[in-house]
Amino acid sequence: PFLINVLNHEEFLNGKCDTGFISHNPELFDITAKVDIELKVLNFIGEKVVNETIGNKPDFDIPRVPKVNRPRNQYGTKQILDEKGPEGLVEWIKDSKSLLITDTTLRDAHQSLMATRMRTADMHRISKAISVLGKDLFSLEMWGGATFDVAYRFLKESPWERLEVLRKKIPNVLFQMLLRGANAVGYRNYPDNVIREFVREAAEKGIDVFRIFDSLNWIKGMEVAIDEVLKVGKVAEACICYTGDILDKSKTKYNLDYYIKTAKEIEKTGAHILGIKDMSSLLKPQAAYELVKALKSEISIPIHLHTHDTSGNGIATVLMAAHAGVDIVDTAFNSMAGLTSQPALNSVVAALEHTDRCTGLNLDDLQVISDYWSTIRPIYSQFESGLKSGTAEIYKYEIPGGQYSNLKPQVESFGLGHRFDDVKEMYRVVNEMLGDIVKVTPTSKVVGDMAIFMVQNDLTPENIYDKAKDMAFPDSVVSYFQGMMGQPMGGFPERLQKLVLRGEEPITCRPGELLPPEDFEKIEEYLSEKYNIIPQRKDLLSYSLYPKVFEDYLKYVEEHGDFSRMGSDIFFYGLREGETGEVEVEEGKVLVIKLLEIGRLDDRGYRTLYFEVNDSRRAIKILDKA
Ligand code: 3PY
Ligand code: ZN
Repeated sequence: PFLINVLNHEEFLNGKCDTGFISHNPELFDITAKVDIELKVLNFIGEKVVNETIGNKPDFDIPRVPKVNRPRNQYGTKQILDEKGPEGLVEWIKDSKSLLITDTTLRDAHQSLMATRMRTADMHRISKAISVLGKDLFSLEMWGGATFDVAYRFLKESPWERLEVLRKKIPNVLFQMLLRGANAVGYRNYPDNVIREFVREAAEKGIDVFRIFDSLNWIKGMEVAIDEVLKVGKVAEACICYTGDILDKSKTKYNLDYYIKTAKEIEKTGAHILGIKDMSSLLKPQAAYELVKALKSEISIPIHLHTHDTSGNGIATVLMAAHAGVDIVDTAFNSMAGLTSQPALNSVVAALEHTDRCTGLNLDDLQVISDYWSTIRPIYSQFESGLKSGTAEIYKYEIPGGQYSNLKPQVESFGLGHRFDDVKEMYRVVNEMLGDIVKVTPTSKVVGDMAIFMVQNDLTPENIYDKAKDMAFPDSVVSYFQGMMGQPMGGFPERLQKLVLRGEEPITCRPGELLPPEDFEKIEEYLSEKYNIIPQRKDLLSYSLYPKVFEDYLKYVEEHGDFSRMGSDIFFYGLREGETGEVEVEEGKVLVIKLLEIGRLDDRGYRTLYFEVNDSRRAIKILDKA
């Protein structure tokens, strides 16, 4: 192929190439790099074809990407923040009569529906259209939560690159992320300097609104993150996580007074917005009305409601909150909404037309974006849970949306698929054993891990003190009782804590006060020596949050290649015999690849795959592992 490129080159054909030709066109002669990338892509596709899809790639519609023209001088919420600062933005929110809308499609919707597997390539393609057609959105939740870990671990792509790429394409709408307080985007507490550096870097790379929560509603656990967001001049949205049911007067732990008291403490931290984080879809419509109404009269910062549709009551909850005066709500484009995801964006917008909370968003424009996601979603069907309807049993189990859709495969991986109902029931029992706690990452994982552990070992709240005396509890459970996730309201159940910790003393302060600061210089030295790279601050942070996951990612890309620009149908399924696909290997560099034939198994267990790559024939051998 390289020779053809040289021979076809305009200057060569015109006989204009003198001795400068080679140095002016080095890419034509960079033979090894080219062959190397090509070979890596073919090997990647070959592996999929021979050992995963075995030639059975489903048919997918071609994603419908709308053609839009970007107007000059786009002006949206991002410009309001940049020009007027967080306080100016808060004033603007307060002056807005319309219900403001956040779209979560790029983060929580796919986290909750498809195990967080949405790739940057699919977001990138629609980003310009979102910027133009979704220009009146309040914000896009597009980062944080589980997306950070999953991007590196399973998608083999950099979450930082996602942020930077989308930021360039969407300069007018606020970018929002979910930050798990002192757990950042991980499952354990990190040293304070990691949290601060992380906030700084995320802000620099494009995050505007930091939604911060603590998995036990422990304000202390959010303090460092809030403080740093205030320092960098971005928007701090601090949350109360909602659990229980304020309508049920027999439940006294998480009642209206509790939420008002917590919200007031949050307001005192200097946070700009209060988030109501209803991760498990427990906030019933009437409860939303009463909660928002009460909070509106008790605090003066704007209120942003986040809920899920797991119960099937999500839209009703959003509309009742709107009626009570909530400022902003989270929704997801219809084709990515419902079930364990957020309530449907387009439907909420339609429902509020011609009312005093009319959003002002254009339904036809929004439909185009929803249509795009409807062509993308089937590519990810292998990651969906199979859940077909909303379920009112969520009110009983109190399992967060993302965890609910993930719990079944997790339970199956322990060989307990047939006991799924027992695990759900045990989840409820464990919550009571722990003294009824807020359940959201990472405390939801504690309850889930403990429930599986109990079912697996035939433990009950009664027999556990005898039977589990010598058992090693799951790491998450130990860490919880050590106090490493913070302090639950009402304290730890002492007898159970003693059983799990076996004499070890728990901590009662903020874990960050005890953890030694991360030594970023040491990480820099380590990474540059081992991987021959010049690590940037974002790399040092990724390593300190997820050392193994980040190193595995570096090794993968080094060995196999960077396939983050490849279309998702090819990334997950390879090619069919006779199919042609375009694979972007670098910005603007596209390989047109046709899979001509999957050869027969040879006597060494290999198959030869025949390809056409940019008009040249190539053949590779892949070991058939079946
Ligand atoms: C997360 O922490 O990822 C969540 O979405 C919690 O609800
Ligand atoms: Zn959520």
